[in-house]
Amino acid sequence: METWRFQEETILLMNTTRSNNLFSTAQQHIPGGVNSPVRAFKSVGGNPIFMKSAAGAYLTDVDGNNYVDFINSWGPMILGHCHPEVVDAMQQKMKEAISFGAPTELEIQMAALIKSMAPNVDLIRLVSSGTEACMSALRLARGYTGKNKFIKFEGCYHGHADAFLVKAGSGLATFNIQTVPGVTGGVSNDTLTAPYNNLEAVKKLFAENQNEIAAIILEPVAGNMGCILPEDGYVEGLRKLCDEHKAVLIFDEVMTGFRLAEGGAQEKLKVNADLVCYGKVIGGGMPVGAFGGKKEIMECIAPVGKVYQAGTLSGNPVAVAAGFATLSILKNNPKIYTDLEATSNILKQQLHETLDAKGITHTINHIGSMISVHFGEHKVIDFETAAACDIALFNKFFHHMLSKGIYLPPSAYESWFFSISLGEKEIEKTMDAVKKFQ
Ligand code: KE4
Repeated sequence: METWRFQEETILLMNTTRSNNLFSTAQQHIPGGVNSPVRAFKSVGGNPIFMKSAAGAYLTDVDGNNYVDFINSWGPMILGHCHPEVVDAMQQKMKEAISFGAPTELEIQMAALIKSMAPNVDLIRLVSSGTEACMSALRLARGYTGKNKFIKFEGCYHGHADAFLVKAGSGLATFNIQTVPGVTGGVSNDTLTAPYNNLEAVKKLFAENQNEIAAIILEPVAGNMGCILPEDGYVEGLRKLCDEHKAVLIFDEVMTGFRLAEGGAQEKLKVNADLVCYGKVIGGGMPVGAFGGKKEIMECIAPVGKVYQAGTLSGNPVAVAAGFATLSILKNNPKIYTDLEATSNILKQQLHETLDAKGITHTINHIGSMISVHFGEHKVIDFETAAACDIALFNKFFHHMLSKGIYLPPSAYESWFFSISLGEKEIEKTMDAVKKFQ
């Protein structure tokens, strides 16, 4: 059995021989051996695990090890892996076509379904990723207002479009990338940043940039510096500031959309954005993103308006079939959300009790099926407090849990996601692993 040395200790890992061999081969063909940096285990150390299959709450790696999955493809798999109805929908669609590059009836049905679930969306445009959704929404807000600057929050991540790669979260926080080579000053000069949960800082930015700010883009519940909830009055305050300064309020609901509630964070927080971005759950694991909102803004998008946005595979039939099946199940089974909330409360309670019993200081942030454990005694309310936690202890915790068959996001700067497939058995297995942590 292979072991991996971590700070003078060794953690007995499962047999990951094939994963390790694949990783060294992958690096000969793919930068860092991965097609997205956060998968590389760079911050937690060790080699990434190569997966072979998944079902329900479980992943199986190429060495045959099984894991309870707390990443769920970074959010999409809210119904569990390979939900039969979603798989069937894709298989049926594939008997007809893979892609047209022409409009289809299913896209109308998908748009109507999204509008029936997401409040305050008059028009919606499908794209192929959360990045595309967010970058398009920002371009649209700029085109609609005629203003260039926008405000984002430190530690929030809105995909890898140039303008967003300023003090961003997710992989940039994980790798401590403060400025990204290739993002020009010309682009980043229009990106204004403020700490999350700090309304005064936003008021100051508006005062210093009178009539220049096109939009605020916000993760209404942050998930890219761990899970961080908006403090009371924060989102409402941003709504008010946008109204006062004629700026577009963009909710980046790529993580929270259709996950926190049928109507996502807009419903949960009872605050309406002007534009909302979706990804992850909307595609049920297939490449689908979307942005939508008020008619008067959305009609600035080509071909109606002049704000150009396009995509070869936007509305792809097979991807939309997966997304449509996923959203339909969520819409027709609203109890899913109360069940996920109940599971979240159980998980939080048992994590608290077990870590407290071990004398491990920690805080847990959670809402719906988003949760994260932060090692430290202070509240985690923004990037600074998230970064002030014991990251090394998280990394040790990560590998301990992995070696016990519990697959957490490989970074302290990520939210955990669980699916409806996470049941008592999986929670028991998870807590057994936590109990053995030292
Ligand atoms: P994608 O382009 O990766 O589909 O979505 C970008 C995005 C936009 N907005 C939010 C709030 C997001 O969390 C994301 C992507 N999330 C990361 C994980 N934190 C995806 C995982 C990855 O980068 O590989």
